Amino acid sequence: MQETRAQILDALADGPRTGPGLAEELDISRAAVWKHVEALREDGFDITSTDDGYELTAIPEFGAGAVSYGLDAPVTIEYHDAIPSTNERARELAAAGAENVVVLADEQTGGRGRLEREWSSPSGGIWLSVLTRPPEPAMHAPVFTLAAAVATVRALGPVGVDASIKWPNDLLVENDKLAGILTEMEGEADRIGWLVVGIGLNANIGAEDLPAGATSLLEEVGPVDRAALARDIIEEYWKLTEAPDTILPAWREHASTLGKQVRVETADGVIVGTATDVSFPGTLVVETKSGTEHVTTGDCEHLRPA
Ligand code: BT5
Repeated sequence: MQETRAQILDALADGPRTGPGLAEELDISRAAVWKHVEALREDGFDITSTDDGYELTAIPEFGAGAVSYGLDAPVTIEYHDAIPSTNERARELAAAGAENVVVLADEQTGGRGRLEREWSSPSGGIWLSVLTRPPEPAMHAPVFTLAAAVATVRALGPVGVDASIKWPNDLLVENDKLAGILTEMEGEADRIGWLVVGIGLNANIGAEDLPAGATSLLEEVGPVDRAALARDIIEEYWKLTEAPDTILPAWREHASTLGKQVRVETADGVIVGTATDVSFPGTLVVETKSGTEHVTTGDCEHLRPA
């Protein structure tokens, strides 16, 4: 959030302030105070003008203002009530040269999974895409998917949901899918040009609005504060990508795939065996009857504990 706006909100959190009072406190002009208050109102903050001055009467439930207020990550948030796909929009922004933007939506009308599969995205979800330009070789991109999965699991801790990660990109509660991740990128071999990590988390959505085999936070624990959760996910993701060495150990800690008998469908055929590890940048190591396989992409099904 723009710094002066955050300062105005901090001041108003302590009680009403007059326009001139705020101008003096923040060392800006009265016109600037007015302009920032208007911008905050547009972002959904209820700021009423009373005899005592400006009073903060309500903060928005969800949206750019709600998520960026207090956000500790150097990104701007672009919010849409409804949009075809936040990943698609982030790709457009990437093509226009943007970086460090999070596209966020309440509803997606054309949400996508991997391999052009459909991703149901009714109103009430957390559908977000983080656009960055990390200085990494393109082959490292899968590690960002793992980071997004770990970030989401960590953010769910305080909400009281114990999710596990199924390689490579599913968050499960028991065996039901709570969230999925779609990573897209463009770049040269030696460097990622842009990277879009899309996270879809079924938040305040009833099971009747989701496909079979899916679950939501509403079903697991009841309604959640989506703004706080989105903020936590973005902050955790940022922390992890700034310390890449921590990603794999954290992923292993939260993964339910390791130690399981798995069946992985890859472009080159089906691999069945025991998943024993994940190696950098996100390769699943599977011990099969005929030797060790290193799987970089595919759809994984858990069969049973090994
Ligand atoms: C994924 O694909 O799991 C990646 C989902 C990524 C969604 C986010 S939302 C923000 C951003 N913008 C986008 O347009 N996409 C990203 P995949 O592993 O291919 O799984 C897709 C399969 O999950 C579908 O074929 C369904 O079986 C199932 N599915 C669809 N919608 C679901 C939902 N809301 N919850 C759980 N499962 C779902």
